[in-house]
Amino acid sequence: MYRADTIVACATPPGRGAVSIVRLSGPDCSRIGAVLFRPTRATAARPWALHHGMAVDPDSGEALDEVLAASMPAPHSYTGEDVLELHCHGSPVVVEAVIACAIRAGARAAEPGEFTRRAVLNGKMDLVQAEAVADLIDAPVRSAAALAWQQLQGALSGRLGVVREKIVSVLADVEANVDFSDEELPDENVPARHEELATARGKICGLLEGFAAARRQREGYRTVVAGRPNVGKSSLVNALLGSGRMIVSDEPGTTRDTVEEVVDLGGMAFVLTDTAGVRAAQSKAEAAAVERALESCGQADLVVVVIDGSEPLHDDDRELLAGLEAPATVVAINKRDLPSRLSGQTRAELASRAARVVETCALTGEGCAELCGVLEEVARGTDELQPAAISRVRHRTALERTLVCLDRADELIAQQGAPELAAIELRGAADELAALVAPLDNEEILDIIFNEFCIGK
Ligand SMILES: Nc1nc2c(ncn2[C@@H]2O[C@H](COP(=O)(O)OP(=O)(O)OP(=O)(O)O)[C@@H](O)[C@H]2O)c(=O)[nH]1
Ligand SMILES: [Mg+2]
Repeated sequence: MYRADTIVACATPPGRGAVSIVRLSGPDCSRIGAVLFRPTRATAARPWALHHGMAVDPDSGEALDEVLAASMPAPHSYTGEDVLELHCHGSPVVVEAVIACAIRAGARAAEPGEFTRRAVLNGKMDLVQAEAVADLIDAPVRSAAALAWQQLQGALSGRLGVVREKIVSVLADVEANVDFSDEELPDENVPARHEELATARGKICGLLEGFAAARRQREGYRTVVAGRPNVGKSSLVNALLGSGRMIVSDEPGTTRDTVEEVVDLGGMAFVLTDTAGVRAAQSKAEAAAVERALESCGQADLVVVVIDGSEPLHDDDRELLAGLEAPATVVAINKRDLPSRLSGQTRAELASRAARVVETCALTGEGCAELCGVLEEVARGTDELQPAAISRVRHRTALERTLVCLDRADELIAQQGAPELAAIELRGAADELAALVAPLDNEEILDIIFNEFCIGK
């Protein structure tokens, strides 16, 4: 529910720093600002300008900190309400004292995401853009930030708006003809409506097709490192991460659990998963670990198959490669510091089963930079990011539901029997799209989305 009170929170990360910003939003900003901030100069305060002064305790008059204050009157602020920012020294103690004084002066401590929630409720941005704010803040790598930024600029909302307009125009046309539906004449608008709905359908399908690529930009490429035991998978993951995260030993069957770590390669995230060596298991625990490793390969966006170049190619290597899709497979021939036991013919066989083959030495890190470059290249090759993509399951579900309504409407229109029913389906489709962008009357959805946010945003 929208409570038109004044909220306060620290807008910068918790902890010590150069500057911390205490932000207030709501109708009482000017009143609270007048008692909480004592300007150095007595000139009239100008909005959207920084003013030097002191944050003071309104009860005792004690100065709490030397601050810069900025007021942003409604509606031209982030929330669409009056906003006041106090830029304090980055001290958690000072911030706490300033917030406590603001609360004593009548403000309320903000809930997570409440500033952005107010921005949505005041029409400053829609829900897809609000989600983009959270995604931009959480973006682990440049590609995720770029996707969020496009959504925040309204690219996705615009694309969804175009589809909705098309559906609404067909709906208007169908509704205008409801009164004439009893007449025996064939409705000559049927092909045109079908055409319009087919265009809308195509646009929705385009958005749905871009989902997987956008998810990878947002969350990273699930990159599984697999291979026989002892070939150097964990050593290679450590070399790529530049850490000793994975346990390495000369005993085959060392890794049991799948272990995940994120690495940033060229601004894209790769979620590296180290797995157990794949072979005929020697214990129940190993069998479970092998099963898990193969399962991870099945769910991966990319698989790096590690081969021990100092041994002849094993049937288990071939079996693993045969079960994978070549365009998303990279072969790393490891242990290149040791004499190679792989013939030219075997190397050609490997090359035919993978997008690329790289030679590495996980002990020295040789070839790892090349492997990183190859992963980046293969990932870029699989995905061409759409200018305005959907990136959340919520978006996908709403679009799938829209498609169901559209298809039913199309069928009813083709039958020319019951325009009222077609109109209901079209309205359903339009409502699905509207609710995706702005479910303003659905508290439950708003709660789910804004609870993900940090306090102060
Ligand atoms: N000479 C040489 N030895 C390596 C190289 N990479 C790994 N090793 C050694 O190979 C052994 C196995 O390495 P791990 O990284 O544990 O191999 P793994 O594939 O993860 O093994 P499991 O977890 O048992 O499946 C260790 O003794 C490593 O030091 C390499 O490039 N050259
Ligand atoms: Mg291992």
